[in-house]
Amino acid sequence: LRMFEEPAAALRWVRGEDRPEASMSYEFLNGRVEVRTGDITGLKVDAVVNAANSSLLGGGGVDGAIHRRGGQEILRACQELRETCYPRGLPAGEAVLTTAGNLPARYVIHTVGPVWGRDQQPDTLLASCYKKSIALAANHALGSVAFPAISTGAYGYPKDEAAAIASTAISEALSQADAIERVSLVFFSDADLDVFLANQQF
Ligand code: AR6
Repeated sequence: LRMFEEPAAALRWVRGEDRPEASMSYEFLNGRVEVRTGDITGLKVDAVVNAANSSLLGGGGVDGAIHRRGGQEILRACQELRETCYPRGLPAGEAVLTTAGNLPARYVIHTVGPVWGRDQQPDTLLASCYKKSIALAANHALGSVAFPAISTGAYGYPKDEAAAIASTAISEALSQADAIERVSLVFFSDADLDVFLANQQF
């Protein structure tokens, strides 16, 4: 339990103004890209991107968090996509759109990143995740999209290389997607955010 000598200090703490972990945000491409820390499942954006696996049926990491908080509706939509379009699973580098269920976002875009050390041409596949997710959002006239750091958790992609690839792919995709006003890159820790900032190519 944290004690405060004056109520105003408690209020500042609740608002996150003087907590050391209070999130900083950085902007690139004239504000079209925002880079920050946080929990992507709480964002009220048009689309949250999920770092899914080929099964589309859930897993750990950000995928687990999205399905837990978003509820059964997302899983049902994924099962239907599996049955109708991807009986053998969604290939790495591809992206599909579903309802966001109970999440504050409107839609979830599920993309499958490359597994480091297993998939061939992981750089091309990782770039494709970002490009196809942005193109899919643009095709549905969605203005704001939030990404986690795809493949950099369980799939083991080196975070410095992933930062260069993600930023380059996002710049390219945004140059062909005028409808997209805001892309947020959401990191789970300050350390991950720092690695991104040091290696991005915006
Ligand atoms: N908000 C933002 N970022 C998060 C959150 C969150 N709530 N939770 C985790 N991260 P990972 P991958 C970060 O492993 O490497 C799953 O089991 C995390 O710290 O979620 O693409 C899938 O089902 C890391 O930096 O995705 C697949 O089987 C980043 O999100 C497999 O993992 C991505 O980590 C996909 O592996």
